[in-house]
Amino acid sequence: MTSVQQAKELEKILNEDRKTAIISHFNPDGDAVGASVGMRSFLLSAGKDADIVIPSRQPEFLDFLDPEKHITCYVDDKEKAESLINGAELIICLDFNRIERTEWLAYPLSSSKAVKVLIDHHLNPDTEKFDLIISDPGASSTCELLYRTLMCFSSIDGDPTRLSLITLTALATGILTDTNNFNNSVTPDTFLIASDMLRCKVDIDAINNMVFKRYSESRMRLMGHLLTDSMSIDPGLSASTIVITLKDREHYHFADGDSEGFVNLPLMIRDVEVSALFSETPEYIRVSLRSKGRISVNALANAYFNGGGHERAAGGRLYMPIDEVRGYFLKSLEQFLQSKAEE
Ligand SMILES: [Mn+2]
Repeated sequence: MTSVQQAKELEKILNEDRKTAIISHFNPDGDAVGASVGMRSFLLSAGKDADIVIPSRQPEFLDFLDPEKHITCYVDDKEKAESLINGAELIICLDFNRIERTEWLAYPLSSSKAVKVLIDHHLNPDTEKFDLIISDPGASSTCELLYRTLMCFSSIDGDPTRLSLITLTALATGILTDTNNFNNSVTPDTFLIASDMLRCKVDIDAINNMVFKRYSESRMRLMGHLLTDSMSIDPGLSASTIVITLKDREHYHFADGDSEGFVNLPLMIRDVEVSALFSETPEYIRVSLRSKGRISVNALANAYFNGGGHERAAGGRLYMPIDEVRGYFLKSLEQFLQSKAEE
């Protein structure tokens, strides 16, 4: 199916008026929340309804996307989250490639008999689990892909002025955050879409202020501490490692999303090609990987960090004492680069 056919198929499914739930991934970012809110507000303006369910809370700086606090977060209200999923006849999954990325929602999601649609830009989506998959790893963000999809609907017919300002603002937020303010993964389409959005009076300056200029003092100080005391550079591997311990979390009053974007910082150093950030939680170590060269951190995360994502941005999890992660990362990267050299 071409992307236009897929969009028409989605439009048809939406017009069949099923009770709808929108789900996104654990640790939802601007793209996850933006796509969810954008999808729901589109449905509302089309005279339909949908509920948004997320596995864990979004960072505070994204609260402006949900002023009426419509989003149901599993961590806050387990029963409601489960009943919304169990009661749904259509589930729209946004910004994740595998059901496990929804953490606790994976079980109700896989056992649900609802029609399941996936709209996503990660590599290798789990094709068997969905009735319709709109996937484009070349898209900067799920929000960009959703925008392109909506443009193909007969009700929109390529005219962005037919989308509400709320929908456009939510989608613009996902594009802005996933591209790190138009720094990564942008395509000619990304800028055309941004241009459409500006023409439709989306206030990019306001989104920028909401998203990139709302650090708490403690978050800024945590960043300073990590860059000074935690970041280590391995010149041989052109790699940077940052570790956030539970002690750091406590000392800097760490809130959800506080380390968002920190992994990108070492890539500003001339000789750093790969950056890794390890964040300790009581259950596991959260892994974030970024690359600015040819190294595929998706493949690296797959091979050594129980995860995946995109070629230049990926994540995963480790289960080991926090003081061992630096050594493990450098050893894994070395092996990985050797195996690539031998290919
Ligand atoms: Mn995304």
